[in-house]
Amino acid sequence: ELLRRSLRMALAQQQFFIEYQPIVESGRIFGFEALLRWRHPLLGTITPAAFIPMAEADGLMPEIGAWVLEQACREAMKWPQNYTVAVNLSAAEFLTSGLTDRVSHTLDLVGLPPDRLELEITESVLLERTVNNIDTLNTLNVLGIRISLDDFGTDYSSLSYLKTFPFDTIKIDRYFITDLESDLKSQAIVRCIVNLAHDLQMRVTAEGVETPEQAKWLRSIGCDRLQGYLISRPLSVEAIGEFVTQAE
Ligand code: G
Ligand code: G
Ligand code: MN
Ligand code: NA
Repeated sequence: ELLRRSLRMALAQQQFFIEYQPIVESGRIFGFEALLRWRHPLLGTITPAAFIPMAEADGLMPEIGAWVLEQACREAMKWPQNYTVAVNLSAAEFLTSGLTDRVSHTLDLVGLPPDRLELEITESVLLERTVNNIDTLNTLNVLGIRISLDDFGTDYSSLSYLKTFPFDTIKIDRYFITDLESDLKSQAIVRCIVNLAHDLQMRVTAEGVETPEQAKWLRSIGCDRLQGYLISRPLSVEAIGEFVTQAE
């Protein structure tokens, strides 16, 4: 309950900040995923898994999400190169009307070109497969914004989403990456997703890559992009410059 009340004040008191996790493609930095953090005055840093469900339940997510989007776009403008910034969208934000207007207004305000923004949505966000959802994603797509399907392979995984929505990228959930070396089933599933994505003209990012062996195998089957602790943990915005200098 205490946490709940302080969550209501966290935005106004500027307790949120964003960490950025690099995503690499062919050994070069492709972009960074924005990951929200809450610096609680008493409890220290709280991860989104602990507070986003509460924020969703209390109807705070549209407002917090709007802050993340604008802040991530502003910080991306200061990066040394034109890397993509990937922002996670919650169901609440996605279902609030006017999403496309808000996103394009934010890009205009900040001056970020649309093709530098990627929006990550999970399958559960699309559960109610309404005409509205398709319109929203198509409009974002026409604006030049990239859309990725996050946590693919878990939850409600339905291939019909791949047929219906204009995804640029599929992100394979780390559930299938963690045991790649020992589990032939994970290998078969990952290989299948990569081939399917490529046939659909989509790119693939593997999440949760932690070992060089995983990275090597993923490259060998043609997985386009890698993300995970092997490449880097999520970084503070201040640490991005140094990471870029070392990586490039
Ligand atoms: O950073 P961490 O690994 O703890 O993230 C946990 C979960 O929180 C992930 O599923 C991630 O997608 C989600 N998440 C992180 N930042 C945001 C955000 O800004 N908005 C939304 N909706 N989800 C986020
Ligand atoms: O659901 P989403 O993919 O948005 O969540 C990203 C989350 O995964 C973040 O909380 C991030 O901290 C975490 N993460 C990123 N890379 C790794 C990894 O290599 N291993 C593990 N265990 N978690 C990771
Ligand atoms: Mn994500
Ligand atoms: Na994910």
